[in-house]
Amino acid sequence: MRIAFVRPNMTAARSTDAMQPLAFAILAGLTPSEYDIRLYDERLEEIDFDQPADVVAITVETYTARRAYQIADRFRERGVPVVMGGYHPTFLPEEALRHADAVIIGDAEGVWERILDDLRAGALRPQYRQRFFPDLSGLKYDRRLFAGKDYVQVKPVQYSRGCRFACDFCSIHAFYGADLRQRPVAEVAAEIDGLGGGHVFIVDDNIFVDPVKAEELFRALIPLNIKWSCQVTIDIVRHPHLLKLMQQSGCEVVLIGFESLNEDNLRQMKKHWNVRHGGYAEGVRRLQDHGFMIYGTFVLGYDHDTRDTFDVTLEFALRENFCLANFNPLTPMPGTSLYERLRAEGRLLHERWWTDPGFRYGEATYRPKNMTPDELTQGCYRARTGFNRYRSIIKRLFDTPVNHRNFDRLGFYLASNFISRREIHKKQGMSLG
Ligand code: B12
Ligand code: SF4
Repeated sequence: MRIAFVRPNMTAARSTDAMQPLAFAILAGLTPSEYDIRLYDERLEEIDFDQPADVVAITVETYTARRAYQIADRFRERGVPVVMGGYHPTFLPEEALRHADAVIIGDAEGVWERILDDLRAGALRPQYRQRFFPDLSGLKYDRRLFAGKDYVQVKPVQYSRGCRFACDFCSIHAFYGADLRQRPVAEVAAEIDGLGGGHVFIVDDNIFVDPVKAEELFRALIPLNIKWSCQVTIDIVRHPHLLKLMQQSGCEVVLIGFESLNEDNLRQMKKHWNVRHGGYAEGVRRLQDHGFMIYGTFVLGYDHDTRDTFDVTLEFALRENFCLANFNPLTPMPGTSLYERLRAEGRLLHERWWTDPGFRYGEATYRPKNMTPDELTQGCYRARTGFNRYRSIIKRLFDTPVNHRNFDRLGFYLASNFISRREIHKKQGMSLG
């Protein structure tokens, strides 16, 4: 049986920052060896729609849903069954089923194998629901399907799923609820050891969901002698011994969701705990004292933001010399409480912006309180381009030793800033699909 895995592209532009899509390494690991697997990552290559395939399996995020549906429709015209999984079909299975023969709701482990059996028996069902959160031990990541594809050198690895917080805009809380799971540390370490070098990105949405589990991981990474980066909540600064261990184990870059400098906004998004650790400036100082480069992310457009917020937030990111930063317009993702609130308040500009042909990447999707939607769109774009101006790249590079203290760092800083600069200009205003 021939399986075509498809990772849709978000816009028509090819990507220069594509990472290996881990979901397919997992699906390949769960697939018996007699199946013939082929991966099309549309961010990097054209899909061969005439390719003989017995099933097409597509991973779908909200931003790629429109394109995923177009791809699915083309394969189904030829009579090839399509299966969809990932965040978006989990939140909106009925919508996805208008373009797919089957959707999987939740994690794949234990369910993908059933789908393959049903396909063989000619008895594919429309919905496969993960009834419990599967144990993550013993997972096999088969990365052979990535061979020969032009992915960035950064290698994604997953240690845990879920987050202990419940920010109102976040798809992670919507997907996993309060569930938190880690893989056995020894398995993660063995996987990293087998990757053959390169910078490792631990993709967990928050690597610090449990101080004991975090410590176990950091200790296991020390002997591997790698360089790595992660996403972590700023409250980790309350644990100096963890910061020390992260440093010793080769952590170089931490992505921190600051989201907003306004405490009323943080309260509204249920992230007020973000400033309960001595404030942002103090948190940044402690992180940079441990040598971490900071990738700061912000979400703009909450109800207490005004037209001045963009400049104030940009100035903060420049002052703190972040290695990278993103200034995202607040975007109501399906399945989140933010989406439900804005819909109930009648503030959505499109009921389903992700499939609306009028929506463009980077645009506001709702009516903010203290500015127009267009001011939100333009304000975020101005902050993004301001942060990525050549003058700003040079300033942030030399104003803190953290960003340039050895040759490797200098290379990482320059490469990531130039990629970021290029991607911002390329994606802004592009239609999805
Ligand atoms: C690494 C990452 C990136 C990387 C790129 C990743 C890559 N492969 O190239 C970068 C930094 C470039 C990135 C960019 C963006 N990202 Co991103 N990213 C992630 C992150 C942190 C990890 C992805 C990962 O490897 N997960 C591990 C795999 C194993 O999990 P999984 O994909 O969920 O797969 C499991 C199941 O869902 C299921 N499954 C998934 N697909 C399929 C398909 C089939 C057929 C089946 C059966 C099962 C199945 O099986 C898997 C195993 O159980 C996730 C958060 C997360 N925890 O997943 C966000 C996340 C996916 N990103 C998100 C977003 C919004 C974006 C951006 C749009 C941000 C922006 N505004 O520009 C961009 C654009 C992405 C795009 N579509 O092109 C959101 C998506 C939310 C949503 N509702 O869709 C997430 C969930 C983050 C969040 N906190 O909300 N991202
Ligand atoms: S801390 Fe981050 S990952 Fe956790 S719920 Fe909030 S935004 Fe999502």
